[in-house]
Amino acid sequence: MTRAFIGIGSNQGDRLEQISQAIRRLSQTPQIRVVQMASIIETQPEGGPPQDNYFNTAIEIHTEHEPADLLRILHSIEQGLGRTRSAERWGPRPIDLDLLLYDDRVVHDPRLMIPHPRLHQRRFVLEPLAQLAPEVTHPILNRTIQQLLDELKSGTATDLSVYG
Ligand code: A4P
Ligand code: MG
Repeated sequence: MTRAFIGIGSNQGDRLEQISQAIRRLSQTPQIRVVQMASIIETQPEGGPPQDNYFNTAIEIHTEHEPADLLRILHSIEQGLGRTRSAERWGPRPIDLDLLLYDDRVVHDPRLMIPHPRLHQRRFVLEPLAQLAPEVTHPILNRTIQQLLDELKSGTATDLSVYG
């Protein structure tokens, strides 16, 4: 059994409904148990074109699926909820499901990077994650989620772009 964390974002359509649908579908998937959910926060868009505010949250799951399988499941739920992938990076979307952490596994493949490569730079990811797992250590940066959030808030985060 693996402890994994999924980041969830939505800024198009009925944001609350899409987030709850995504969590329901994950919880109905064999070999996935949703064990914890953070609060939903409203956030300003970071990056990309001008777009509406997001709702963001994160969940903890316990799963037997390997990371690549999990990513396929996340993509199929995104598609089921009307997500189409445009060429535009960081554009608006009805639902975005990102695999943030998978135990202390490190995967370095452009199709699947674990931990999520921008996790430590984004308050909309770290705030919900810190509610669920403040003590969990980032396996590359060797800091806890709470430390990463504190550093980001205080502006003392050094250049942590460790992924090149
Ligand atoms: N991919 C690689 N690693 C992962 C991973 N750990 N989890 C690949 C999920 N996907 C991963 O993602 C692009 C490709 O990344 C996928 O094909 C997958 O194989 P995508 O979901 O198609 O596109 P994206 O989400 O636009 O790109 P990206 O680079 O993942 O964007 P981010 O970093 O997720 O940012 N502002 C606010 N306030 N709230 C948000 O939620 N989200 C974004 C998207 C921008 N600004 C935001 C928010
Ligand atoms: Mg994404």
